[in-house]
Amino acid sequence: MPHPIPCAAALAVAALFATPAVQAQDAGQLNVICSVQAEWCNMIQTVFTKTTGVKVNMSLKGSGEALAQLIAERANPKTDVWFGGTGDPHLQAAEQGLSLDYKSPSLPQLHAWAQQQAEQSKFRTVGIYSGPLGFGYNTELIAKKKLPIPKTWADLLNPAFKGEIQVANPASSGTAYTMVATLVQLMGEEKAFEYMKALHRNISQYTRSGTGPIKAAARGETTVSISFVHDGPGEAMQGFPIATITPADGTGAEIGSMSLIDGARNLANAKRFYDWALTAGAQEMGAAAKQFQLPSNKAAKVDPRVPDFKKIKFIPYDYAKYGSSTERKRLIARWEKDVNSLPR
Ligand code: S7P
Repeated sequence: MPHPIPCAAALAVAALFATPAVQAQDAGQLNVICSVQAEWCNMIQTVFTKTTGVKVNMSLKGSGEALAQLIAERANPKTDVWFGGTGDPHLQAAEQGLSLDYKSPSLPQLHAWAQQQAEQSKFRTVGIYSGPLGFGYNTELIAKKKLPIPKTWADLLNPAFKGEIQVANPASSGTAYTMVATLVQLMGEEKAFEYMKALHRNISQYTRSGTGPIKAAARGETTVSISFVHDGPGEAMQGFPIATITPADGTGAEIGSMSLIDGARNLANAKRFYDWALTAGAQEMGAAAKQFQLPSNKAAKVDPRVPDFKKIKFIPYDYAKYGSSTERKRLIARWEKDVNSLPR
């Protein structure tokens, strides 16, 4: 989906990068699938084009949908770069040979977790940000309905939350798959499935996209969401009554990733974009676009609204195991059979 009207913030950032010489060149084009939220996608599209002259055709898709598109166009790839989205589907794309191995010169500038994502995929993907999974809640609704703020995974099973919780469907959403993988690692597989069966009774809707539930909570369409907590401040900045919390008993985090697509028609531009997207300056555009994941470039400024990782209890998430196609397919099939098929 092209975004011809750049926002004011993007133009301001672009002005910092722009030089008239590069703008004058016809530097070709680039096809990007962008799996962060629209404002950030628009900003990188505008700034990259302004600074290089490369026309960026941008299509917005959640991680699960992006992977499905890349699989569908495997014989005739139309995408050059996949920017953002949860790391697990990027690892699956790597495993399935959909992405190209590339060692960016910017790689040494990245945090160890982002470099590890690259190493685990044999350099077919790389970490560009990280963000913790947790809960979002509508502060007004929770008070009005006299519901307790959920502080642990177990708290979500309280019968008072019946019909009050939204989460995405793990078959279509990388966010929701991160929840399934987190619970399995936190509780052990059998207990995690017993937990998800009990949670199912309190779920009003499994959405297609991972960002849907926190937007619904912000807008008062549900009281609680299971979401990445870095998506909360952006909603609050729009004036919505939303707060977030991470479960005290432990949680997982995504390694938002980026991949070059095998068969990219605009490979030189794709590598140029990829190297640029790993720089500190490009990564700071996330916060400028009101998205508060932790940047993977060690030199990028960390906005105070980025969740404080030191205060969160994380599980030792096994990205290689839970990013493998076999494990993902098996867990999603089990979730469909044991959880989603149950009445509510
Ligand atoms: O803020 C955007 C974000 O939460 O959405 C990304 C991703 O596209 C979610 O995809 P699903 O719809 O497949 O869950 C996350 O990587 C990112 O942090």
